[in-house]
Amino acid sequence: MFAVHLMAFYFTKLKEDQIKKVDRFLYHMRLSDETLLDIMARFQAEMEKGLGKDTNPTASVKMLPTFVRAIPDGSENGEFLSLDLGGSKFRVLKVQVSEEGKRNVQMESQFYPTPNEIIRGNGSELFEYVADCLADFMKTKELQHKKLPLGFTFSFPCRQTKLEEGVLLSWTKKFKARGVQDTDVVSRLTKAMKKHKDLDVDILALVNDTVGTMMTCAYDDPYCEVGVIIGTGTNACYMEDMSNIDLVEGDEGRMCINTEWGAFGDDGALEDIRTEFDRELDLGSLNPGKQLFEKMISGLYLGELVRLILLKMAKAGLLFIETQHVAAMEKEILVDLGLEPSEADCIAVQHVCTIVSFRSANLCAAALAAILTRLRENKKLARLRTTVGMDGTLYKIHPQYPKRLHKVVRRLVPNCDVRFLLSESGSTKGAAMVTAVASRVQAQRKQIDEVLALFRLTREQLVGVQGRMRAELEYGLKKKTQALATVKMLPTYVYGMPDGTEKGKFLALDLGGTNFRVPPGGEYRREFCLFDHIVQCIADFLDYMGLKRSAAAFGFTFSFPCRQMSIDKGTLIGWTKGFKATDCEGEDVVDMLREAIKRRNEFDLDIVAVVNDTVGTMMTCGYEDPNCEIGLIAGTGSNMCYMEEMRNIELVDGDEGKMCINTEWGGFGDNGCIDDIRTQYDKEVDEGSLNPGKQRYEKMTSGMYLGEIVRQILIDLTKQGLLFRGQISERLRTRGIFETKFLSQIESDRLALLQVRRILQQLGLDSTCEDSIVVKEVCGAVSRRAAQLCGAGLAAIVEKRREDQGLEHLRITVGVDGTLYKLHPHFSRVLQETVKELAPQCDVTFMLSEDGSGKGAALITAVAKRFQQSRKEN
Ligand code: 0WK
Ligand code: 0WK
Ligand code: BGC
Ligand code: BGC
Repeated sequence: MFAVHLMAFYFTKLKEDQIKKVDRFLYHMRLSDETLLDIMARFQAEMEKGLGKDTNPTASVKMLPTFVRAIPDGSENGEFLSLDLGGSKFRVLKVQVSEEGKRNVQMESQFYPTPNEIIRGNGSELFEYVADCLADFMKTKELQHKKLPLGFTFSFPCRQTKLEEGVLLSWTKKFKARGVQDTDVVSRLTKAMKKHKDLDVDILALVNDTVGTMMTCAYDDPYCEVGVIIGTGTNACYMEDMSNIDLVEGDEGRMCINTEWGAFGDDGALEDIRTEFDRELDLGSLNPGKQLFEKMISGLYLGELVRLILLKMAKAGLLFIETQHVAAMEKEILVDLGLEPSEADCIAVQHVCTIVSFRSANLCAAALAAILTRLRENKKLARLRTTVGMDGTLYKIHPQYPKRLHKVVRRLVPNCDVRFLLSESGSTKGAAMVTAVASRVQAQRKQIDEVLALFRLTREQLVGVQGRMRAELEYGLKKKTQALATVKMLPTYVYGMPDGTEKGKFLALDLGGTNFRVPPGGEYRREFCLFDHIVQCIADFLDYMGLKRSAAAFGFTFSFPCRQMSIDKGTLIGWTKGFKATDCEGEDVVDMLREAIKRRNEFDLDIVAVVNDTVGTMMTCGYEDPNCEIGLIAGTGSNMCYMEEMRNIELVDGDEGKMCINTEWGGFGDNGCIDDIRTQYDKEVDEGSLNPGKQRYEKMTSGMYLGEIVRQILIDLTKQGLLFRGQISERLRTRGIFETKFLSQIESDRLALLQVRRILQQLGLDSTCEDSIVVKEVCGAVSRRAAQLCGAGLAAIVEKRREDQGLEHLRITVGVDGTLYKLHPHFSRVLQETVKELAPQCDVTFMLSEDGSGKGAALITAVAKRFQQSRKEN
């Protein structure tokens, strides 16, 4: 018994001695928590550098955007192919994701060897080999006849600009195929697959194995937002806030970042902890100077590190083995390698292995702790609860590794509750998830693009609209066809522009735009009997201005289609926009106003002119720029007037000089002549309007209706399940709820998607950032079409003016007003570009009317008043 204790003491003593000896020899490899915290801080700094636009090019930790923006939400389904290349094994898989809404994944896979001559040979042959394996798999599984989307797990650093593309930055691990670096590996594989006629596969996603691992684990645990591989190589990814990713546009939501932490230290940041063994190993590797962090951690290198250490220890006589035997390792391994190790040797070798793998786990823990801290800070949490998806043979097979890693991580970041989840089925399940999301997004994108395409007008279509508008203008001017014309071409009895001799005080009233104005500066809302209400407002205004007794001449801007027989008479043809007061259509609006003033019997007005707002706007601008012969309103309604040659106006006698024509182009298309570009949404808006079948052009171009068109499109896309998770809110069902001002806000470049979501929230719509992006696109498509259509109409009129004057080149000014033109961020620019495009021989200046049409109405009143007096005098 005494002998046994003696033996046990001897062995313990031997063990302690050996361990101390090795500890001294490998002192530099033992990293204190203080050092690990320092490495953690260095890695945090490296991450910042990698995420920064200016610093990324020189950063060693590349922080590569993956274009994976969300973890699985359980709606993924379908059949997918998956390739897993870059780990220790090359696998081809078929993945069936959840049938009948049940969250389950069926996988069938086949491993294929990766011989050195392939992975270190010619790049094209590598991809041909991969394509051959895929074809072989499809044949074995009788899938040739199927068109299947494929997710390509490619475990090497790739710079991606989109999910289905990735340029290889550099090979790592055992791979070194020629001519692949700096090329897009997706198109390389697609090209190789083309050689197989029976292969009809679409690569929808290129995924790093860390990303695949995170997605695989996230399918079971939605807290999973980090993926770590500790295998042949090592790497990690995590979900970063878009606002921190300078390299990708947009600040909304999150995107998965592939850190490529294997390269940490390639810029010398870890020189103080790298040992002579690390440097020696690196020099002997396939990629010296690269992946220095990986070479201290991952499975491909740890064995070699141990060998180099043992070699040095043997040479230093710290190990009894003969130098030439040093290639072997622990006893049976050493025996396998034909060596006769002593107990002491075995203890020493074992401890060397322990120190090497311990350091590996410590270093991983330090970098992972940095990522977890970043996640906690991004979320502004005092305590983070999260899950890390793990994979890789070193982590899976090494008996102590997981425990060591978990322990050190929890020690370095005590304010994080970290669950480590081993990926049972590799990264390919995750790759299939990414592909499933990609194909869902792709399908949705296609459907959304089909809707948006309806609003994308080609140059041919715009030229068609211009031509048809031109024809309608001519119809409206001709006595024979005027009655049928949809573009009424109403004579305004305004013969000329102000010549600056106008003087005196005039009153003007502006009815029909967004606001009801009695300039200067009065604004009133419209209720009760319209004309009594108008007179009420005039009375209040005259009171306020102390003008009750004034005999000022009065100009009435009435922004509706009126057939005029003279400057002070106008019969309302039909209400438009939001007006629908009874007993007015077919009546003379000046008479109705006069009767209302009489009814009130408080003051009298000398109504000298009734003017359309387009005419008032043209006059207001014409006062500054005599070249202004066109008035355009792009506001609640849409309309245009212009100075026409009297000889062309068959409804009014006389051929001399010009007269302003109020085109009332809002009615363009009421005869169906633009039905080819009218969409179902336009028809829905028209059917729900106050005047169905009327003002069709206006309903595609003006502020009163654009919001409503957008609402109809959003309802349709939501019904198709393409938006708001298919949930239509009560508010979205409410007519007119989506005001056109929202378009202007949503399309403003300055507005982040967050604010778009706020607007949608106001409409009771709980939106994702993808939803906001689509809503912004829909608003853009609708407003762009409106501006283009206005541009095509205007091009028709300026071209007519040019031809009428027999000019090669026409210079003309257009006076513009209206909230849509003034407030929408892009409308005016698109309209001007369209006119330039369609009427290149016309140099058109757009002049914004600062003072509204009231000033113009007053000028017309002044001219009319002067005319009246000269007629009285004659
Ligand atoms: C299994 C994953 C694969 C990854 C591998 C890493 O499915 O994508 O590359 O783990 O571990 P390794 O095989 O290099 O040890
Ligand atoms: C301001 C003019 C007014 C016109 C209005 C149109 O003074 O006559 O009706 O613009 O723009 P809206 O207010 O409809 O946007
Ligand atoms: C590659 C990474 C990969 C890791 C684990 C590294 O060598 O650069 O892209 O994720 O190995 O396989
Ligand atoms: C009216 C026009 C007016 C335009 C702009 C249209 O609805 O019919 O008379 O010029 O709106 O306000």
